[in-house]
Parts: sequence; C-alpha cells; structure tokens
Amino acid sequence: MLNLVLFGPPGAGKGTQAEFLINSFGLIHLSTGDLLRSEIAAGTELGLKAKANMDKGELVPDEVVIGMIKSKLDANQNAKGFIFDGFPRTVDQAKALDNLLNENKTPVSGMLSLEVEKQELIDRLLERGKISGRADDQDQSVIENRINVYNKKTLPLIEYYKKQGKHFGINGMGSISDIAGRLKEVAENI
Ligand code: B4P
Repeated sequence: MLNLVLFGPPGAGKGTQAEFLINSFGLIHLSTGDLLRSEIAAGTELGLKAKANMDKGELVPDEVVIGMIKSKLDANQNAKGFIFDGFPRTVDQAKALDNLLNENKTPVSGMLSLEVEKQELIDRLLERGKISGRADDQDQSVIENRINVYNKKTLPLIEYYKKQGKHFGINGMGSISDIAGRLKEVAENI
C-alpha cells in the first residue's frame, strides 16, 4: 500500500500534481480543500462554518478536517493507497492521520514536499483567482495570510516527517510536466 502526503504552501501545485500521481499509481485522491469546497457548494452547516475560515485564509478547525478524512478512509477500505493533498496541515492533524492509518497497519509511506518561491506562489494564486471565482485567491492580503498561516502552523510538519525519515523535498518551480516527472521518480523509489 502506498500512502503519499503531497505537501507544500498554498499554490505549490498540490492539486495540480495530484492528478498526475493518481493516474500513475492508481491511488485515491483525498483533498481536504476540495472536500470543504464540496460542503460549501452543498450549503451544509459544516460548509458554512468552513467558508468563514477559508475566505480569510485561516485553517478550518482540526476536528472538522480529521472527521472528513476518517469517513473517506472508512469508505475506501480496499484502496491500493491514498494521496493526501492539503492534509495534514498541523502537527495534530499528522498525529491523527498516523493513528487512523495505524489501525490498518498502513502508515504514511512518504511526504512529497513541493518547494516554490513566495512570489511565484502569489502570482499563481492571483492568476487562478481570475477564473476560479475562489474568494481566497482574489485578494493579495488573503493570499499573504494563507502563506503566513502555512509558515506558522504547517511548516513544522517537515520536521515531523524528517524525524521519521519520510520527507522528500522536490523542486516545484518550472513547468507542470517537469515537476510531475520529478514527483513520479521520487514516488517510484519510495
Ligand atoms: P487548498 O484547496 O488545499 O488550497 P491550495 O493550497 O491553494 O491548493 P493547491 O496548492 O492544491 O493549488 P495548486 O498549487 O495546485 O486549501 C484551501 C483552504 O481550505 C485553506 O486555505 C484552508 O482554509 C482550508 N483547508 C484545506 N485543507 C485544510 C486542512 N487540512 N486543515 C485546515 N484547513 C484546511 O494550484 C494553484 C494554481 O497554480 C493553479 O491555478 C494551477 O494551475 C497553478 N499551477 C500549479 N502548478 C503550476 C506551475 N508549475 N506553473 C504555473 N502554474 C502552476
């Protein structure tokens, strides 16, 4: 079983590259950002609460995203493996993921960490904001807040996975296909 954590700051290319990895390895894609946006689109209570956090560039509470991941893991017990995209984003989420996966003795295989310069992140997100309609991609101050939240709450996860010998840094600058090639090569050797 291959369980990959696709990691990086907002705009690093996680959602973009997850598409290539699911095709190459036959894994199930679990994106907490996509799951939350589906809840918002369906107008659920969870979605309404999450939207308030997301529009400001803040994280949604840990218990909400952990609960969503747990239901998806329970619903896909025969999967060949998963790509976790945008999850975990805090150390508490990483610990919860370890506990959930250990129940089935299928731990995280590796963390693929996309490394991208800050100005490139801002440019990509503003560009997506022109067409996506995503409130969190349209305002530079919200984008900067997302990057600050990432630096404060999410970046410590690199150390968390390094200690377990599971961190793989990947250059996330350049063309989408070049980056896909780099990720595939690393994932094949995990
Ligand atoms: P996400 O949906 O995870 O948002 P993201 O970080 O912007 O996505 P991603 O990194 O996948 O975008 P990509 O670069 O592929 O989260 C949104 C919000 O949801 C968070 O702020 C938070 O509020 C909440 N949330 C989600 N998960 C949570 C959790 N676990 N805990 C708490 N809260 C959570 O795409 C960006 C753009 O760049 C695209 O337009 C793409 O086409 C472009 N691009 C990608 N690669 C490129 C390249 N190489 N060159 C040029 N452009 C490129």
